[in-house]
Amino acid sequence: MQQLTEAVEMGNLTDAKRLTDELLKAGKAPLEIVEQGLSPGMANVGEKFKSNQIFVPEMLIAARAMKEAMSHLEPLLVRAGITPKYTVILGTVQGDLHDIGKNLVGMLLKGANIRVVDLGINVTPDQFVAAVKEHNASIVGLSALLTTTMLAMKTTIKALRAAGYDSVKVLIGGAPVTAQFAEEIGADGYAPDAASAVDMAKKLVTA
Ligand code: B1M
Repeated sequence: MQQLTEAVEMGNLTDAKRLTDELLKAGKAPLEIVEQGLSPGMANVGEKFKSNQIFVPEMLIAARAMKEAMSHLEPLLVRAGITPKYTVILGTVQGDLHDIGKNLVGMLLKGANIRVVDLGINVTPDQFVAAVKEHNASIVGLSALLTTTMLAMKTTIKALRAAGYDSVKVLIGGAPVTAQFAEEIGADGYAPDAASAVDMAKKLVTA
């Protein structure tokens, strides 16, 4: 397990795949491999990213290793009826095409065994509302990189509340976004980076 954690952290795709298969052959349960092997690796990566010890490329490489190992485990988890407890609907708000940060947030959320439905970029408030309904989501995660599109976050929250989704938590982030702005527009949480987004998502669902 420790070696698998390290393989993910180092972004070593070949070892991550091999070790996952070896652990399965040795009789380890798929969920145990996710929770004790893969997830700690991504959590370490998130922490290092937060403290500027590593940067976007290293994080993407680690996420690729995690994704590859997960592709071996997902069918087994589904067959065993084990699915993540929480769903996050994630997207970059209307008018905004930036997705690198949003994708990192999605990767770390998945690494924490949270289901992510990624709607992509330029997502309208109505699309967020429809996805919440379809996937019975606990959280909506909004990303914006432009001062002009930050305003679409407010519109999206209004649309969610108007549609009756009062208990769905809204988490927002992106370079121009601040905790103060989050409070002003009625978001439930703000995170300055991808690792903090995972911490905040966990906090919001257990609140
Ligand atoms: Co654009 N762009 N861009 N751009 N771009 C910025 C954002 C800008 C600051 C550059 C500048 O002028 N210095 C500026 C915005 C100014 C402003 O409004 N304050 C800008 C502009 C003006 C524009 C255009 C208008 C340019 C033009 O056409 N004249 C245009 C707008 C297009 C549109 O969206 N409608 C545009 C276009 C583009 C590209 C398409 C070329 C490209 C995007 C490619 C892509 O994403 N696939 C692009 C890029 C790459 C950038 C910069 C250079 C890099 C952004 C990035 O990916 N950062 C950016 C300048 C910069 O930031 N230095 C810039 C890395 C990423 C890991 O960080 O996205 O901040 P970030 O994500 C972080 C956190 O913010 C947080 O976690 C992430 C990981 O730690 N986070 C969340 C993000 N989302 C979160 C959600 C959460 C929680 C945390 O919860 C759900």
